[in-house]
Amino acid sequence: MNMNNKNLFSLFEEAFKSAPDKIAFETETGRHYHFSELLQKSAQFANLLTSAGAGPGDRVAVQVEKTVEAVLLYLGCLRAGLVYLPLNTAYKSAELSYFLEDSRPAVVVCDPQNETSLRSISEDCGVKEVFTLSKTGEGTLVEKAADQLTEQAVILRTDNDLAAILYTSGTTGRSKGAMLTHRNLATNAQSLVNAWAFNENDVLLHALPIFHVHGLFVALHCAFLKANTVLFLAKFDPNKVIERLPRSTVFMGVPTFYVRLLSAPELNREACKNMRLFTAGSAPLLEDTFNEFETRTGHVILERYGMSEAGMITSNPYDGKRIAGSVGFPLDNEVRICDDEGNIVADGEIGVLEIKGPNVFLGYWNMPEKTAAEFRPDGYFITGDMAKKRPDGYYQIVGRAKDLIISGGYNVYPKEIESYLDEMPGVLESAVVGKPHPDFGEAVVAFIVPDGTKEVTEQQVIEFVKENLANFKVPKQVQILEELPRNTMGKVQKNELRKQLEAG
Ligand code: MCA
Ligand code: AMP
Repeated sequence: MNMNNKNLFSLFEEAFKSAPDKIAFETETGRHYHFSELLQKSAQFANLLTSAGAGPGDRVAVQVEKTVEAVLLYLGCLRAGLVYLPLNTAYKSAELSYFLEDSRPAVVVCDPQNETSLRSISEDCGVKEVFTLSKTGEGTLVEKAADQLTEQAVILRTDNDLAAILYTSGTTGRSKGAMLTHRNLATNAQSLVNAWAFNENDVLLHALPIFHVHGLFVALHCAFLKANTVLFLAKFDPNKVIERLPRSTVFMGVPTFYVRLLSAPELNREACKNMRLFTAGSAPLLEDTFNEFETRTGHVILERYGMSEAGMITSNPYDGKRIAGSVGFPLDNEVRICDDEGNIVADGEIGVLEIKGPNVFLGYWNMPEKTAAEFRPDGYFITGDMAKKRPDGYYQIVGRAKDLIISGGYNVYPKEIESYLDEMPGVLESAVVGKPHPDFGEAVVAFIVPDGTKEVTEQQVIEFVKENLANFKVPKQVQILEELPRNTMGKVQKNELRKQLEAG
């Protein structure tokens, strides 16, 4: 291994080469991919992307279903020094246009079903090539890669070269692309392997989507660094998870996964007897879920906290007490809790969580002002999460300073939906809030004030959002009001709306 090459793939390559004949992935249909195949096929993808005109630093935008081939594509991008840009499969054309216009990728990879629409969007964005990859792992990407050499010299990268861009919605206006470097990803992966005691014999049961930090980086990177076998589910299904638990040692999920697992009677101690670790994150895990899971399985879920901009930030201890409602201790980064001006508050007091460390991103793509606004002069990043430090040193996330709803682990920014709804014919203005939901944790609720020019119904509002925005952003409930409650400054009082919902 070239020690000067900071390409994240070099770390994976070393692990893969140590176990070429071991099974890297087992799919739902029982197909096996060995580590030698990961090495060869990721080289073919890297060579194909390069021959399509993508050079180091160029973006590769990817909106495809979850397959091992999609993982190989990610690895291929890393090796070729390309910047991987994964996109939620739920995004619709209007959302995709923005991402492609903003990031201007050299290559786009999409599902064959969306090829026409993505080709048309790509034409205006300087894209050199569009490849397809289907949910069964077929398409022009795989066909054309088959002709490429199975060897490739991993492109030299420095610590601060970009490995990925992850779009996270913004509290004001459009989504922001968080620029993640090879160093960000490598240091965070190594922290987690150590903190969670990953070893060569682990088997990871993987049910998360792979277009976000949780499924792509947190889960897969740990498995890659130890050359672990991954039981790879195309999507979360409680029965398929329970069926595979006896052959697994680690499972990672958003709280909704645990709620749904608990509703399956087959989840019991016997099914979990081989497991050593269940982790949860992306949204708060309810104490009831934590307790019920322990009673049913004998396992204490390890909750951790993170975000796209920094990967994992804090974690409950692997050895030591895991506390419900807490996110544990800082991983290998500095954590402080501050008031609005950036002054550190006393332990036990609530403030905004700020972080600094090798895992913290470089900034937002093309948005120097937004980046500057979210960093303190001494380099701390302002997460927007409200937190406190308990007397025993554990951190607790108590709320959000940012106007954000997390539904089933997906972030929904009310501002985006409100801006869209305000354009709906017959709508004067709107306000969107989150409401507790037994399955998704929080559900999107929209309040609408009609302008009187035409009738507006709940169903019409839902259909309007469904047409152009990702399905998880569609309100689960719509209420029509004569006016929105405002304070004396004219600001919409969302707390009043939440109270109205609580009162039924
Ligand atoms: C699906 N639906 C949803 C959601 N998902 N509604 C609200 N919130 C959601 N998350 C709706 C669909 O619109 C559809 O509605 C209906 O539910 C069924 O859709 P389907 O696709 O079948 O849903 P599902 O397969 O049951 O999906 C639920 C899910 C999924 C398995 C919980 O949302 C999921 O995999 N979530 C994980 C998200 C995740 O990985 N987050 C990590 C982000 P209709 O029937 O009306 O059309 S990374 C992160 O946050 C940081 C870094 C961190 O700390 O990890
Ligand atoms: P994302 O932008 O998708 O990376 O989401 C990151 C956000 O998810 C964080 O800023 C938090 O608000 C939230 N989050 C992640 N993990 C937890 C957790 N364990 N408890 C509470 N909130 C969490």
